[in-house]
Amino acid sequence: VEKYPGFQRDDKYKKLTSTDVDYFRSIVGDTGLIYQNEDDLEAFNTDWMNKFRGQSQLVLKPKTTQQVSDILKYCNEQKIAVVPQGGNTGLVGGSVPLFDEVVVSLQGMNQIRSFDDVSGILTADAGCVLESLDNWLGEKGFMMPLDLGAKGSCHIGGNLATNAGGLRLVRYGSLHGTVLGIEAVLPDGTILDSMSTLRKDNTGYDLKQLFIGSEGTIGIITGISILTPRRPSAIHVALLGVDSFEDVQKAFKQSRIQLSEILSAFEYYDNNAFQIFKKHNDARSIMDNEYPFYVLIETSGSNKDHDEEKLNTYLEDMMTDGIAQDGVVAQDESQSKRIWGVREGLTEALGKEPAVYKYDISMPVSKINDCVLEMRDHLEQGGAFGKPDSPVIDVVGYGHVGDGNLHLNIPAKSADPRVLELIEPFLFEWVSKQKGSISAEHGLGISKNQYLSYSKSESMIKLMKTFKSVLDPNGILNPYKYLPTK
Ligand code: FAD
Ligand code: S2G
Ligand code: ZN
Repeated sequence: VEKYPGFQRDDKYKKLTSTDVDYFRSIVGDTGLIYQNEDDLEAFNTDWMNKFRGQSQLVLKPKTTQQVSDILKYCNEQKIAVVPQGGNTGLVGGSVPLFDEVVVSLQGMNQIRSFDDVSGILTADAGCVLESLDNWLGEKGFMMPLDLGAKGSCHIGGNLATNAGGLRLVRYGSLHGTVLGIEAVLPDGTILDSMSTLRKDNTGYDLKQLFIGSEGTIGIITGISILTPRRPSAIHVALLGVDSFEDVQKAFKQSRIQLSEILSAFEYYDNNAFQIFKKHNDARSIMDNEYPFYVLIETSGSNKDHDEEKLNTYLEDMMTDGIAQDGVVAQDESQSKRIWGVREGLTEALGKEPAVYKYDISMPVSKINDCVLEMRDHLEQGGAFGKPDSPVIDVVGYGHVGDGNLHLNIPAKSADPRVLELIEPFLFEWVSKQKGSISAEHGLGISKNQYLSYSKSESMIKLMKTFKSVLDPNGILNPYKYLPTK
């Protein structure tokens, strides 16, 4: 578990007293708080990867926006540090305390507020679980415009706070486009009601955009308003076996031409990633042979025969042109789940390795596999990879090709400072040279904030700090994270 090297608790933040706890109890009641119960606190103090752990003594689970407001107002006056928490599936250590910050969990705010089945506009509490919203919408012929492997636990409020991307972004775009309104509570307790259900509203600064991707540092999101698409009646999933990353790019380019408006996902993973998946799952490849790269393609449309014909023609062309060495179209729901299961199961499989160094980076699509190869070579040159006794087990690549988003994961035999020193800042310098981003969709948290200058100019960082100081002058929200402190 990371021990936050180089961080000290900032004593400007008040240590909790029983008076504080009594006041909080008066707001949320006995069932709305967990205090000094180590077992119950554990799940809120430890992140999904079991990599970061705080020592919070108090978790608050407000049920209303007013309760969130009362909590924050008091914390601001008393200078008590707070970590807003959704589903706690974040991967950059942003959702758990470093020390004894109070955790404000949104799990108690999980009601759907309204849905208009003409426009598809949904308003809901921030604590609604993504998959629950998607299932609820499914009954009405609609769906959420984003999908991630963490859908069963992550909250829509956490999705907004991290500006989550995920598997459907190539089709439905980012939350900056689909989110129409937000309700949030500022550190001083001010409730910002901007729960617009308008697709067009050009009246003043679009302030909701500031909260999307703010990772709990300028306010607690308590409600969202989002445009949801019709659930397609015809969904097809195919898997290609491909020999080179050049061919992955050709397959992607051709899919945009031939599948065009029905393309809803284009994901890739290399065979190294697949070997890690196989190691932790008794699953054999859905194909007879194994290939250096795999491409997962999903189409979503309204006419099964039309879509099937387009997809089959595309696959035949991929095979004829030698771009794909093998191709499988899922014949039923279980085969679709099996194909998606590998891609969505990579995170969990990697999480079962003794240690894993995770990087979520974006760059020109053509550079994605170069990054993997350069990292393998760099670690080999550094004596950390390539021999039986090397600390690094492998270097694997997968991700959202259409978004230029690579998930570079480096499983190792243990958390080894020598390996980290070889990776960072080498990788961030490499990404910066490609004019890429050191964090494509997972955000900054405590893992990437010190490297922000590799992706943002000094003037931008200075302006971000100004925003933060205006909205959270006492710095009570998610201290130590998101913006560089060193
Ligand atoms: P948490 O982890 O609880 O919090 C994340 C951050 O948001 C923290 O800084 C927290 O303080 C803040 N926060 C949470 N709720 C609020 C709120 N209501 N108001 C203000 N701040 C808040 N991410 C992707 O982008 N794309 C993927 O494809 C993807 N796949 C994943 C697959 C797996 C298996 C896992 C474990 C994670 C994946 N993630 C992915 C990362 C993670 O799921 C997302 O970042 C997700 O949006 C986090 O939501 P959450 O509710 O769990 O937030
Ligand atoms: C994905 C999940 C996190 C990771 O699978 O798309 O965002 O790096 C990732 O495995
Ligand atoms: Zn991802």
